[in-house]
Amino acid sequence: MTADLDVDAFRRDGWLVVQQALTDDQLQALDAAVTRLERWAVDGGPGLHHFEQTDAGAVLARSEDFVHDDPVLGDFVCDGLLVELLGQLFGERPVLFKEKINYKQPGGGGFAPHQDATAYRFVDHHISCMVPLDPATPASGCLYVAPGFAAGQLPTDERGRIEAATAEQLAWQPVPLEPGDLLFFDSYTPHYSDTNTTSRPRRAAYLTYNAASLGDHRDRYYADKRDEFAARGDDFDGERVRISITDDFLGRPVTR
Ligand SMILES: O=C(O)CCC(=O)C(=O)O
Repeated sequence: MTADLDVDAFRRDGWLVVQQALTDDQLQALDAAVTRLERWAVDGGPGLHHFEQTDAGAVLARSEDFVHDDPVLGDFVCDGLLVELLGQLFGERPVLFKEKINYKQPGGGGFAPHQDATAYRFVDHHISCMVPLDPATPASGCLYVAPGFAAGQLPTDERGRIEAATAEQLAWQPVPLEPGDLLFFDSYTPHYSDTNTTSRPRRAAYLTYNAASLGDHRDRYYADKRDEFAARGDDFDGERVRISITDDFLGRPVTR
């Protein structure tokens, strides 16, 4: 049976935590599927994979565009509980816009303050669900969120991050999560995260949807992203690895 979400709280704050929404069986299946993805990243399997440099060496930072290649992930992302819950938040059927796993390995980079909407082309409004597979704490690099989504697009700098003077004024709060919890957040919700300073990965899926009435843009999103990466290379200024269309990830490019 599916719980009723506190839709009013989501519309007021721009984010909503649902504690312990997943079963142990679901978590185990997701964990095994993400382990398969990690193998694909090194074996040349399906998906789009991005690596970053840490003091311990080059590590996998992100996998994306995998939902059609793994039935466990495909069912979890495109069917069942998540789709039902997102239907409550959108007030209509959701359609998948993009999917990614951020691995945030020990020493893995954080993300500067940004709004996802800045990087999400083709449709103006999205809702994402963060699905942690490891504890997300301030030390492991949990998200920090701030009110302000209702204002829409905040001023950005030339990198696509929230302008520093604006970011300093925001009332940031950490969102610690345990595996089994879900965090829903609007694409205009300001957020950032820090480096993982623990000795274990902080893996989390981020699954992003738009209202079905606004169309299905996923194929176009990934075609455009792959073209942009091919044209621009895989770093910003040789200093930060390019894993997103905007320059908000603080991880370092791999040194060969
Ligand atoms: O995984 C994180 O720590 C933050 C993720 C994020 O903000 C993003 O991928 O845009």
